[in-house]
Amino acid sequence: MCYKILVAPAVSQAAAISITNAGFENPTTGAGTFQVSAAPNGWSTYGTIDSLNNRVVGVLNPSSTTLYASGAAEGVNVGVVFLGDAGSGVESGLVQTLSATLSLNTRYVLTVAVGNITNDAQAPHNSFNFTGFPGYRVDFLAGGTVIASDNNSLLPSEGQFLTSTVDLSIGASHAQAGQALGIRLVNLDGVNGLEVNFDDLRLDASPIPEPATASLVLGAAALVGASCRRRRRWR
Ligand SMILES: [Ca+2]
Ligand SMILES: [Ca+2]
Repeated sequence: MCYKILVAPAVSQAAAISITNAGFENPTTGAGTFQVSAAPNGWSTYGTIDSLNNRVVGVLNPSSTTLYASGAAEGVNVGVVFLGDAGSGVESGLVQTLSATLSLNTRYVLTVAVGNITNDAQAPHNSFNFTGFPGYRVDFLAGGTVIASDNNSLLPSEGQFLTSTVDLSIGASHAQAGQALGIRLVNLDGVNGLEVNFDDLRLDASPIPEPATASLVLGAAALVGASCRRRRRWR
């Protein structure tokens, strides 16, 4: 008798990589208010952030406003990159270096909620014309070098978030292997819109079976199949 043996591929477990303040809930901010005096906890500024020119980063709590139809994508706050000199084309934003380092034979999936803020009739939001979208980029870094990006592939509707995904598989070698991972959230400062918001970052890493392991599994399956064929022939 020949028993069929199903060889299931090894289930690779995705593990979440820690991102500090991934939902921009720190600092705490009251409903309908924002804080742009400093980069949110865990984050640093990228590019030309200069409050004198009204180019600022921080957090916003859009609850009780019309800025977002359904509020924040996660929690109550969202990250803010506000570039008041709309149309300068001088991209800027937020960056964070993670404690995790780039591993070989690993698939990384980074997701970020990207928001297109809309107008609100209440002060102080009514001072700004948020109509339009200045464009965004999400960069995935290792050792300070960009290794993958989502360069403005999505256009959220006014007052809505969409989820940006950066999906990168690292093989058996990589120039930045072992170097610290990083994430950069960029406002491209296109002509309209002033502000891009970011929220709810997640980064998962899952092992990719090395070719040696994969061929061993395939070899075992082939051996089982050959054995079954031989036995059938003998009966
Ligand atoms: Ca949040
Ligand atoms: Ca807008």
